[in-house]
Amino acid sequence: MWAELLPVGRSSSGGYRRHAWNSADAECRAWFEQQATNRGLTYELDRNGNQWAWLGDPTAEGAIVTGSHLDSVPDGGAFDGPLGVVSSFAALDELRDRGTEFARPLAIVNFGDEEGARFGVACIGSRLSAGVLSRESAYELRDADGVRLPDAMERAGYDPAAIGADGDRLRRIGAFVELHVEQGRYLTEDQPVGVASAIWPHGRWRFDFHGEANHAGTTRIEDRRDPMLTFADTVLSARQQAELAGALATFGKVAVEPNGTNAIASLIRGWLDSRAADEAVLTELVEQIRQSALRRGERDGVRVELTRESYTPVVDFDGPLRDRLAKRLGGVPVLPTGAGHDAGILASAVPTAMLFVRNPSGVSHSPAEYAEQADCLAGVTALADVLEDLACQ
Ligand code: HGY
Ligand code: MN
Ligand code: MN
Repeated sequence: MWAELLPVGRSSSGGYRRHAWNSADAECRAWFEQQATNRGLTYELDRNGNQWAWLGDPTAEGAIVTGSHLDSVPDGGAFDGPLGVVSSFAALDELRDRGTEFARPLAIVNFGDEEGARFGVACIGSRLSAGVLSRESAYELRDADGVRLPDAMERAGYDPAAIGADGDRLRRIGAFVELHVEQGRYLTEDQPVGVASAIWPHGRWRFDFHGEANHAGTTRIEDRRDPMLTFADTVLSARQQAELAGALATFGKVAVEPNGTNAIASLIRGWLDSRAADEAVLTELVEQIRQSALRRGERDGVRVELTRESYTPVVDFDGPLRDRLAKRLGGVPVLPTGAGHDAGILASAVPTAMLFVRNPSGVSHSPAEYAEQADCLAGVTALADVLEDLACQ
């Protein structure tokens, strides 16, 4: 499975560009459907474009569901997402080898557009299903080329009129377990697998810095209204404020208009990703960054606007389920994460847990992301053990 996925959507950087509804995404989806068919599982596409592979009756109550996502950030690594999906199929194969008799239906899911690389909002597939992103809001989302989400979906052959909350489907799920590569360096060499305790609250904010386009060679310094200065100062301030708050603030994406070397920019758009262990700290941090941008904007003659594009409150995973997993796996480490996941969205509607596989370098959202094969195999065994425990009673 790994070898088949490896070339799909790989760019010259060695990283992946599997973005919602693009051709690489379509290849990943075709691969998922093929894996389901190869194993004689019932394949389903839900109203939000999430893919499901069922062992047992998809309409029965109390199903045990596992899975993750196959899309990537721009030039993302091979493991973030696909490790969870591949491990799910591999765990099912292992359980079949063990001769496991299931008392409940088991499903493997591939949630669409987890990374939000194209439309700016993460976990679109699971958010729509859980009803935390409305159809109306989803219809307003556009990519960098101005393509609307429903149009992108339609061009890929899906029905955008169908999207919306999928409460009945979620109510039939007894538990959801997502396996994921760890995205920090918390697990040590003798700890291939861990269990998640919580996800930090996090969000994305768009800063628009409106200045005035002008000639780079003739406009006197004192006559300029250069939004690049306000943006640059805001980036530095975000870093400083985050450090003081013991939190994280990152500007990882920027768009410049008109983007000419010999012109002062008219508009800079900078996207802030910010996360903290505590919601109050996060709110206060973003407010401080906003205030600092406004102050600097006044000095530069630049108007600053702030739009919150997405927000995920703190997620504390289901306590009994978390403890059951940790116990079943012989007391593995239980750790929080600053990374967002579909599991975090589902946790509002379904008992949800996560398994992490050791990441020796801690690098993620990068072509350098890596996990040792032995650890990945330990992850499959751990997932199989957990699914067996949950689905056999
Ligand atoms: O951005 C995130 O936290 C996640 O990896 N989607
Ligand atoms: Mn990710
Ligand atoms: Mn992920």
